[in-house]
Amino acid sequence: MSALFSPFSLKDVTLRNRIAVPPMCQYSATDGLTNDWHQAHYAGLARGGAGLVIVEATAVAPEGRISPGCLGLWNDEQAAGLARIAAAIKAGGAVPGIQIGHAGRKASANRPWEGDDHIPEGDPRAWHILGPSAIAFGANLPRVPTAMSRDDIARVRSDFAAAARRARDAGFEWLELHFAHGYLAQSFFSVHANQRDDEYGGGYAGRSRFLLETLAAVRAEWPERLPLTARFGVIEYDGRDAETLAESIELTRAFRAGGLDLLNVSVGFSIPDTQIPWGPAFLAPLAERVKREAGLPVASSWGIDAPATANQVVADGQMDLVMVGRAHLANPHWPYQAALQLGEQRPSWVLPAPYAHWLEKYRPNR
Ligand code: FNR
Ligand code: 531
Repeated sequence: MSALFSPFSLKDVTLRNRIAVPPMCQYSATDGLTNDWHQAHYAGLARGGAGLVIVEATAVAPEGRISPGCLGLWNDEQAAGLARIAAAIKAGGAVPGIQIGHAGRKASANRPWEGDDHIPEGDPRAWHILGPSAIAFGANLPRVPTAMSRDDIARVRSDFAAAARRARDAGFEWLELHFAHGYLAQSFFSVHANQRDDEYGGGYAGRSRFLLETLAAVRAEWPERLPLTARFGVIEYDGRDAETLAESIELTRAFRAGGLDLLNVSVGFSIPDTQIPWGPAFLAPLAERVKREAGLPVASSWGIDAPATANQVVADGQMDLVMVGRAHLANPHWPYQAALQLGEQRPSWVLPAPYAHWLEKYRPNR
């Protein structure tokens, strides 16, 4: 059996293989509510064979949405819709995960295919945006956020805890905190976005406080027996990578001490105009370094869509889980194709029995 199709256990959860569908915004909600699109999208992904399907960035508060089309988990009606999504993912044989987050100064934006930019302040669709300091991201997101008060910080922290409770009650079995990609939590850690002079800013301790306190608040609500994970940008490619990596490893160790079960290694995206060395599995060496130096299981993604590459990064111990994103949008049965290409014994059985039985004999396009 190839490493990619070996099971992976974390706490009381066992994934049937090392393939995860990472969170991918669908920008298709109204008032944060799921609809028929989400039901179809996630059910399709789950029956394709991935071990884990993580629902897209879901906002813990209305102002924490990236766009008006983003999902939310700040009320019971949203939780009810997401419970149906969790059930559909389970029915496909995958573990249901969900990512919760707050977009911070990147909030209140148009859909990527409708500009990907801040909705202008005068527009009735726009809402107030928050950040660690009154510093704009820039480029397509020029609006200056309101620097959060201590009360704002306490409220958002408890919003994360409330969303975690709702995710638990909705039947999700894997929780990922969105601490990456320049959104609120990542921006608290960023020297570019956080220039506060109180205990939530300044050196490493101040800039990591919001992330560690939010982790603690969520840990208290999320069952000990289920994986609690975070996606975090360990590098910015902003010319100060050595310092950022050293702090990121230190913070990952603190995450582990705080009860985090796995880190999903990503990029900070805290400022525009960085030099990201895009390429297949370009983050794999960094994921391996974080795993080794912080002693935590890791996942990562970015351009890992060739089955051989996905298998190699797991076989080489660079990451425990491979997040295959866009390739799953192109082909929800990507795991099945991977099983065929990697010469798995009974590739069709990556799919649910009603499909597998007939495909095992039939082998279309062989
Ligand atoms: C994403 N990505 C993303 N990441 C995240 O942490 N939360 C999210 O909600 C989203 N949303 C999202 C939407 C869309 C349309 C894309 C294409 C991407 C990033 C995604 O999870 C993944 O890490 C990247 O796409 C890189 O992996 P691939 O696509 O190269 O396999
Ligand atoms: C980041 C991204 C950049 C370049 C290619 C693919 C993805 N994502 C981050 C997403 C939103 C869409 C862009 C989130 O984390 C919500």
